[in-house]
Amino acid sequence: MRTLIRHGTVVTATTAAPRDVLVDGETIARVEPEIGEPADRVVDARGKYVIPGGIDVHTHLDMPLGDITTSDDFESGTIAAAFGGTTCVVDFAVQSQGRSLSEAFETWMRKAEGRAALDYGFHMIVCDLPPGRESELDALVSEGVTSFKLFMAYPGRLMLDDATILRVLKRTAANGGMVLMHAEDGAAIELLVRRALADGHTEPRYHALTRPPATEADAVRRAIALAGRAGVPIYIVHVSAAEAVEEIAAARGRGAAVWGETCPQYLFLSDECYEAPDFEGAKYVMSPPLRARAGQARLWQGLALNDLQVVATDHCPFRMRDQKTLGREDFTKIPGGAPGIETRMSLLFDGGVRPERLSLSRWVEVTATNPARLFGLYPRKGAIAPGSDADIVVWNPQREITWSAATHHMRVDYNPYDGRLVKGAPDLVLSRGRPVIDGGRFVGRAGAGQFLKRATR
Ligand code: DUC
Ligand code: ZN
Ligand code: ZN
Repeated sequence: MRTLIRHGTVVTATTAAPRDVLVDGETIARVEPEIGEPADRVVDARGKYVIPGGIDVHTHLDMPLGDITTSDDFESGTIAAAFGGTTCVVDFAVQSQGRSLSEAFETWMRKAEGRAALDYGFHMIVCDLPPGRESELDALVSEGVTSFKLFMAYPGRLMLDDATILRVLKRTAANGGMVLMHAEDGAAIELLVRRALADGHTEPRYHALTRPPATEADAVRRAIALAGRAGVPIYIVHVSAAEAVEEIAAARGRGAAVWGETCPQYLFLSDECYEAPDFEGAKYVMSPPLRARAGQARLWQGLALNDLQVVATDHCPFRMRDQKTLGREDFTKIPGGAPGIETRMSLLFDGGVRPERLSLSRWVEVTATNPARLFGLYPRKGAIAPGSDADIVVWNPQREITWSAATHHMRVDYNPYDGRLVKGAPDLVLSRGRPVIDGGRFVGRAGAGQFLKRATR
């Protein structure tokens, strides 16, 4: 099957130029000003942008948390992602305490197999690695799981001590992988949480009040110091506070190998959301929490100046109806996370590119090309170039969506951006040359997605 996309503006991380794109089978064959070759399908992309499909390197599909599970699985989650212009996800497999890393990898492979409509890879959340078991990390790297997420928060559940963090960092320095850090000071937060509960404060807004920006910035500084000591690059996930951006910017200024990811919720939503009445604030309970609106400018500036390199979603959906309500009497029991796998590309286009906070190329770079580069997928993914996978989005800058639980495709009963009108959405989405979204309809197949063995640094 050959598809010719004509008369569009091809946008990559470096250029935006009028180009035709010829897809032959699963890959891109030619990218040239004018291609006259015959094709099975010719797409007129006049007035549209032709971009590499979005790559979301931070999702939690079919993830257990206590007795519940995130409400999107690999089928519903990847279909929703495709509707939003994302063609590839890197999801987090989670080690069970006391069990091996390879067991978690096999469990997540089974979750995705036969369900994912898009190509996918995995990071591994390491929450328990006694001395002597470091070779389990190397084994994952050879399977193509080349990145490990560690937690500095959630004592007793996910938090690692400094000795374990250092051992993982050093092993990763040797095996060529990457460490992703959840940087929040778990001990300081624990003290604030206990005091809030002792004072009878149970409402959702106390989630944010017990995780102030300094607890994030302090942890970011310490994570960077530990990675520096181990001689390994570090990627800070879900950066939310301006103070944390300052830490990353300062370290990068000293030449440290540090990368930062933020998420649309931190760019577009603020801690005012926690003031909503009737437990509505629970929709926005996530870690780190939403911050004061005044700090958002630093996140945008960070993206523009390359203090931050990636916008991912931290898609972690829980239903309001029967999941978020577990914390009605106690904010610490609200499952943390919010949906976003579908809304990222449109939000960033509408609220980033259109008001000229980001150039078209920077939009593509932070949503597709940098994620591919940092996580061992480039140039197979994240590029519009001969030889790359034909994961292509024909982006219609005029297409409008008003976000709501009724208009989105995520399997969750609320949308954090409810009522927000965005301009800019996909007309056509190709995954390895096959249409998955065409004219607003899903035309792909659950199970067509392939596991991606990712490369090392
Ligand atoms: N960290 C994440 O990255 N996602 C969900 C919850 C959390 O703490
Ligand atoms: Zn996290
Ligand atoms: Zn996450």
